[in-house]
Amino acid sequence: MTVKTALITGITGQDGSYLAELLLRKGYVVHGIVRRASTFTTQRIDHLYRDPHDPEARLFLHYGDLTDGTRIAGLLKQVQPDEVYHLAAQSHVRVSFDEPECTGDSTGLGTTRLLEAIRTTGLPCRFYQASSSEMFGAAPPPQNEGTPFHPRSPYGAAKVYAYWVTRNYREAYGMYAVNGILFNHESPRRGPTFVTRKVATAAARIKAGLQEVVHLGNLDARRDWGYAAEYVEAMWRMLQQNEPDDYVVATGVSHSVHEFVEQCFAHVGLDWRDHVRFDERYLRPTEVDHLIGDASKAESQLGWRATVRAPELARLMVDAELNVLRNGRAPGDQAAPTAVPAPAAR
Ligand code: NAP
Ligand code: F7E
Repeated sequence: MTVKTALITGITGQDGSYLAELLLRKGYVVHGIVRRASTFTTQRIDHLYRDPHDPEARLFLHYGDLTDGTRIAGLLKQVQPDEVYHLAAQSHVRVSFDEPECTGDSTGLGTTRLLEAIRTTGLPCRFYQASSSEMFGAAPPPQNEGTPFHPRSPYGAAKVYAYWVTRNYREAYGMYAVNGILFNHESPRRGPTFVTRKVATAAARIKAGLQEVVHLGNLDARRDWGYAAEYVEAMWRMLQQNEPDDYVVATGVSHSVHEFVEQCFAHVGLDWRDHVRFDERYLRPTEVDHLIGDASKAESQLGWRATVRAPELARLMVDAELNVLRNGRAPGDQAAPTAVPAPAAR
């Protein structure tokens, strides 16, 4: 049996870590692009790492940045992947209002750099673009593959650009390039400034007496929250089809931020109203009010369906935070202490 090789951009992120786990389980050789930082950023994947001199090693990391097209083309030539999963992005919606230009560069143009590198190197690899429900923005729910886009942030606008560039390379050059339009998906590995993780962490810490309140913004927005570990399976399935296509991935159910907060605090026996304070700094100049994904195409064509919904997700995330307070970080948790050298030393 031929061993497949995958290249993951954004391997140090939430989704990148779950996808790397999945692909390694499936027998792939996995290469990941890591951007250089002044400290270690590989905490979510340290548990997957083996010394590259180990003959069993199947995970390899390389320095690279989405803003550096030459480096990306060089890595593609070196790695010769069968499948490219493009997950790297400035992914925080609120931050994209503060850094719109940088967000456009990495989240938007980064996709073009990667596609153009694939085209010019002539590699016959398959390409996955991490598109987002934020592209739908103000379009009323439920949203599916045919819903017109109306982005409400520089992040959403950059993702719309990347979506269309991906489709254009498919149509213009016959590339196997797909858009996975994923609705919000969360986990204990979610970045700490996204609302689900922020609230789960706060509920656990307040229960433990380590803090008293948490400051939040708009509690009325509704999201279709699923579980990240399940969503990476849909990404992989999109690259195993006969023809490239675009798919919505979602649970089909929405909850308000307020409901998610209530569920987290109730799980530890607390009344959220005693511990949540409003802070306008967490508001966005334009908000996405209501997202509900219609993932029936993914279900019928990919055989994929979400099983974890928001209430279970809230419990799972709060339990993970309680466990951290009792026992320290679990493998893959982004705040785990690292004992692994940086990519250059590997
Ligand atoms: P995440 O945790 O924020 O991870 C983003 C990854 O991109 C990190 O590995 C980050 O590296 C990397 N990155 C950022 N800028 C980069 C640059 N200039 N060059 C190279 N790497 C860079 O995001 P996620 O939640 O895993 O999401 C994965 C992808 O799916 C993103 O494109 C996101 O926009 C998209 N998406 C996410 C959701 C969701 O609900 N999670 C839904 C739809 C779409 P560092 O570790 O160094 O920061
Ligand atoms: O906000 C509200 C906030 O930042 C969710 C990214 O993965 O999913 C994510 O984008 C909601 C918004 O995620 C706070 O106003 C209230 O209505 O967790 P979030 P997001 O903006 O939905 C999409 C699909 C992506 O593609 C993105 O990459 O919660 N909210 N109070 C708050 N949000 C945050 N972050 N912090 C608060 O204190």
